[in-house]
Amino acid sequence: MIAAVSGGYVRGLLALALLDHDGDGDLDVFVAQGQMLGKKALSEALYPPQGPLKSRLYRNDLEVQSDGTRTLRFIDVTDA
Ligand SMILES: [Ca+2]
Repeated sequence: MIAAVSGGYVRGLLALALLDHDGDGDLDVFVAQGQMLGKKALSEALYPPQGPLKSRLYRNDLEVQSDGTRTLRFIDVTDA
């Protein structure tokens, strides 16, 4: 699974959790990413990462317009 998000791409997805880490009522996404699945080397990944694998936290910054239109956006807040 590959998901486009602000600040990068999720690669070689192992597991994820939906949680409200900042208590704003919107579900945020935690992606556990520690190693490649199986015995493949990281260099064999379909989309090789540019840095070391690590788990990431994406904050849901849902925008609701006055007309009710919603824009879903996730921001990488792992190192924030
Ligand atoms: Ca939240």
